[in-house]
Amino acid sequence: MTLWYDRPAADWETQALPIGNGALGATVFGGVGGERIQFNEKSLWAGGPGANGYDFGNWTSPRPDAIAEIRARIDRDGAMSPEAVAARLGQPRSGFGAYQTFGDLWLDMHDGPEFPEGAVTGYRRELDLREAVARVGYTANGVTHSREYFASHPGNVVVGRLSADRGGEVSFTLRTSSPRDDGQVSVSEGRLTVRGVLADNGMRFEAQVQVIARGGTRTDGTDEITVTGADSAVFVLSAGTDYSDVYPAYRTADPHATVTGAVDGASRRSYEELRAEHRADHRRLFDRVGLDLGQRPPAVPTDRLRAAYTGGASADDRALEAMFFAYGRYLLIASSREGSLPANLQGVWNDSIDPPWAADYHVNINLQMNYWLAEQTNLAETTEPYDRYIRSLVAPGERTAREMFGARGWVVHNETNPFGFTGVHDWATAFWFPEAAAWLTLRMYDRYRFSGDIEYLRETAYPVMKGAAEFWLDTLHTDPRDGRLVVSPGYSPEHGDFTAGASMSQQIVFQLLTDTLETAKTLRTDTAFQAEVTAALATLDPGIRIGCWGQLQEWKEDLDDPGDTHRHVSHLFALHPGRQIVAGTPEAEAARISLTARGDGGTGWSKAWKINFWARLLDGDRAHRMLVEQLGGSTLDNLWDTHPPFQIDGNFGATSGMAEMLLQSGHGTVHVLPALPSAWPTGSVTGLRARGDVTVDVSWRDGDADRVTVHAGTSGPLRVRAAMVGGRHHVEDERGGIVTPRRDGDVITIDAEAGGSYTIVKLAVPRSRPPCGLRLDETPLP
Ligand code: FUC
Repeated sequence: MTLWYDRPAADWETQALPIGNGALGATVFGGVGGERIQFNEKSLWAGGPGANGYDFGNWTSPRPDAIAEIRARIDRDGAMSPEAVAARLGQPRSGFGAYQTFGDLWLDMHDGPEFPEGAVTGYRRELDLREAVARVGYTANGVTHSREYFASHPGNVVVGRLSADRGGEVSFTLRTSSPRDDGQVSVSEGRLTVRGVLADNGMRFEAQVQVIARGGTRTDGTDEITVTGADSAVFVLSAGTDYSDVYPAYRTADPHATVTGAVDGASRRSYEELRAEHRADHRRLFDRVGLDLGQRPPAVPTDRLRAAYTGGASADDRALEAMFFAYGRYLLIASSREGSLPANLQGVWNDSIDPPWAADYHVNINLQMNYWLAEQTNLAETTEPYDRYIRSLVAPGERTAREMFGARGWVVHNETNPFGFTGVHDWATAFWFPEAAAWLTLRMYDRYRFSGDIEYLRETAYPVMKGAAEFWLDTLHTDPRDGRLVVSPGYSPEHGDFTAGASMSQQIVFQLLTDTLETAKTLRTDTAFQAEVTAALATLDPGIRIGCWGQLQEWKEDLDDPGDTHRHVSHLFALHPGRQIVAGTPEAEAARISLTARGDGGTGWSKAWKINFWARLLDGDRAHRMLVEQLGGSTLDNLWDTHPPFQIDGNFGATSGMAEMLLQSGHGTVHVLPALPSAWPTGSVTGLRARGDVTVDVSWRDGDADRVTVHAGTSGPLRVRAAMVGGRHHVEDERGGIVTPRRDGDVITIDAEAGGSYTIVKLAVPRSRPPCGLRLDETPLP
C-alpha cells in the first residue's frame, strides 16, 4: 500500500505526492538539492463577501415573470436552446472567487547535489497509504538522508523531519513563497510567520512554521531560517484564515491565535509522539477496510506500474487496482475531516491562484461523487464536513428560492463556493441545475440507511431534506400535455436543450420526495406536509421511459441519438446513485442499451460513474473494463484522476465503483459479490458497510464466495444474497454455534442480534463414495 518513485517530482499535477488532514493539504516533490512542499488551507478562497459585485449569484435586478415566461415557451415549443434560456435567466458571474494555494515551503539543501546529475544513489520517494506518511530517501557523498512528512488531524499541523545516518549532516535553509506576494514574512526564535490579507475579498490568512534542530545551529534570517550541521531537524506548520461558514458575513476571528496554538502545541511535543498520534488517528479509519485481489508488492515504481497496466492477469495489475482502491480511501481521509470544508474538485490540493473551475464545489455530479465511497468503505466520519456544508447552504439557498422562484425551501444551482453562491451565472450549458439541492440531501438520507441513526435523521438530515422538498412542492409545473408534474425549465446536465421533465430532474425529485416522505413517517412528524408530498408524488412524472431504440430516454420526448457519447449519463441517475431502477428489469435493460451507446470514453469522473453503473447492472466484466479505461487513460503518475486536468472526483468515484462490484445493499438485501469480474478470481475484502448497519467480510475463490461474515449493528432480519447460498453451506454465529436461516433461492434471512456476527461457510460438494461395506479395491467392475 505504498506509491513509490525512483526520482523526484518534476511536475505538481502529475507527480507530487499529497498528504492532508482535511483542512491542511501539502504536496511533496522530494527534490535532492532542494525540497518543495506546496501547501494549502482549505478555506483560503478569493471571492464572496468583500469581493467586487458579489451577491451570492442572486439576480441583481428583479425578474418577476422570467421563469414563468420560459416555462410557457417550453410548453408551447417543447424546447428552448440553452443560450436563449441563459439570456433570460442568467447573469454574469461576479465575485465567485477561486480556491487559492497558500504557497510553497522550500528547503534549500546546503551543498546537496542535484538529481539526477549529482552522485545520488538509492533515491526513493514514497507515499505510505497505511501510515499516511510521505518519505524521501537517498544517499549522497556517502551520507544517507531521510525525510518524512505527515499531516496530523489531531494536531492540525503538517510535520516534517529531516535526518541523516551520520551526525551533523543536516543543513538547509527554509523559506516560503506564494504566487500572490500578499503575505508579510517575519522570523523570530525559529518561527517563520506569513501573514496577509487577500486583496480580492479582505480575507485574513496566516501560516506559521516552527523549525526545531537537534544539534548544529539554527539561525534566524529576516525571511528565512537556516539550520547548519544538525543531526536532525523537525518543522511544524499550521495555517488558517478568518473564514467562517456562516451566512452572510462568512468571517470570524483573526486566525493568529488558532495557528499559534497549533504550532506551539505541536512544537512542545516530540516528533515520535506526534507521529504516533497521527498514525493511530489515520489507521483508526484506514484499517477498517482491507482488499486482497491477489496482489504482491510490485517490484517497479508506481509510474511504471501504471504505464504497464493492461488489466490483464498479472499480480502487478492487481496491485495497481488494490492500491487505487486504497488510494481513494486515503484521499478522502486526507481531504475531508471534521471541522473543515468538504473535499472540493481537487480535494484540498491546489498549487494555483486560478485553478481549473476555481477548484470549487460543482454540484451537478462532482461533489456528490466525492462522497459516494464514504459509507460503503467505512469512512462515515469523513462526511461531517459535507453535512455541515450542505446545512450552510440552506440560509443563502432560501433567499435564492424566494427571490428567483417565489418558493419555500432552499435551492442551489450548478456550482457553488464556500460563500453560499446559490444563484446563477450565464454559461449557457452549465448554469441551471436547481435539482442540485435535492441531490445533495439524498446522501444524508442514505447515511441514515447505512447507520440507522435516528437522531442523525431527525436533527441533521430531515430539516435539510424537508427544505429541499418544499422548494419542489412550490416549483413543480403541471405539464399541459398530460397533466403530470414536471420540472420546468429543466436541463439534463450540460447536454441538449432546455425542456420540461428531463429524466434526471424527475428521478431526483421523485427520490427526494419519496425519501422525505419516508422520513416524516419514520419520525412521525408533519402530517400536513406528508399529505402535500403524497399528493405531489401521485402526479409526479417519475422520469423513466424506454425509447424507440430500446434506450432509457434522457428526456420526456424520445430525442436520444444512438451516436451520442456525451460524458454525462444523467438519465441513468435512477440506476446509480438512485435506486429506482433494479437489475434484471426492462428499465435496467434500457439503461444497459443507453450505457453501451454512450461508450467507454469520457472524462475521468465519467468513467468512474460508468464503473458504478455496470456494477449496478451486475456486469462485473464490463465494470472492470471501465476500471481499465480509468487507470489506463484517466489516471496520472501520482494516481490522481485526470479529467483532464487533475480532478479528484474520478478517484472517489472509482473506489466507490470497486466497492459496488464487491457489495451492494440498495434494496433491503446485502448482496455479496454482485459484480465480481473474471479478472479477480480469488480474493478477499473486509470491513465494507451495507445499508442496515451491517459490516461485511468476504473471501472468494474461483469467482464464488467461500466465506461471508456479516456483523450486525442492529437486531432484526438480515437478508444476504450470495451465489454460494444456492449451494451447500452452513451458517454459524461468532461462538461457532450453527444458525438456521430461512432460505429462498440464493437469499438467506438470518434473525440477527445487535452485535452478532454470522458466517456463511461454503461446504465442499462431497465426492461420490463407494457403496457401504466395500473397500475401494473391492469396488465391483462394471
Ligand atoms: C461538470 C462536468 C465537467 C467538469 C466540471 C468541473 O460540470 O461536466 O466535465 O467536471 O463539472
